[in-house]
Amino acid sequence: MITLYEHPLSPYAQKCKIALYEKGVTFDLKMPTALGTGQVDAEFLKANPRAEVPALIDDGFAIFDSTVILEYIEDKFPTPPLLPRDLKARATARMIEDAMDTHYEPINWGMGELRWFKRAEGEQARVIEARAAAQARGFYAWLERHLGDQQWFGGETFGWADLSVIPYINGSTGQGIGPDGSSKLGKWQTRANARPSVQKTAAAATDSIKTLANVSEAVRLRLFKREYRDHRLEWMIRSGGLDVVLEGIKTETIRFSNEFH
Ligand SMILES: N[C@@H](CCC(=O)N[C@@H](CS)C(=O)NCC(=O)O)C(=O)O
Repeated sequence: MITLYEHPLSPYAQKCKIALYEKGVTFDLKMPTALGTGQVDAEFLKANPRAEVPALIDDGFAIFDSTVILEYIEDKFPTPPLLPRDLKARATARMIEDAMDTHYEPINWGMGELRWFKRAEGEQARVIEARAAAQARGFYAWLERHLGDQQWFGGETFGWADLSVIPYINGSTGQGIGPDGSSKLGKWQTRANARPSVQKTAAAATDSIKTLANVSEAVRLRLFKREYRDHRLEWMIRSGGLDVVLEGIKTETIRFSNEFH
């Protein structure tokens, strides 16, 4: 029995869900209680000492980190394969995944910090948003060079790189900084969104946005303590939000990664 701890808006969890749907695997979804608040869910912590989604439990065996989970899914359920056969194409898929997870992700996350969590307003928010949009555009050019004239990033079949890119590109579209629909990447996005695996995952994410309506108030009341981990912390500082970080530390509404016990 497979259980995936997730949050519908987590792009890392979305990658794993798309992979499981593509392979026709039956699994249960579970949301940790109080994710993002900094409170401890003891059961979840057993599955992932980092207290982050996703975590996958396969008959009592717990795995964390979306990349490790994807590798496990690919090894356990090899058909249909998501990684290409060719050695260089496999390396490219893994590079694209890593770039999206560690360089691209904070762009959307940062937009969420501004728009949903209201970390900055006025001129400061405009500066940070403009940086986010410019960084996204740079990334789109890089992604289009990888895509070239292919249907999918790995060639003729939807695979590892595609499922690693689509959650982020859809997230950016939601934030109003997505690719132009008539561009190569925009057309690829339409193709990817037509897949049932992506449709189901994206619909759950869209539904979940409603739950964020009062989330800035929850930050103000210090009920939310957001995780500013590695690339996210760097992104906020480099994009003009040093004050956001300092204010978050002062008001105890941000935290860093969990310590292992
Ligand atoms: N490198 C990890 C990153 C996972 C991660 O950052 N997950 C976020 C959600 S997108 C999380 O659960 N954060 C915990 C929190 O905000 O409390 C992976 O690939 O699984």
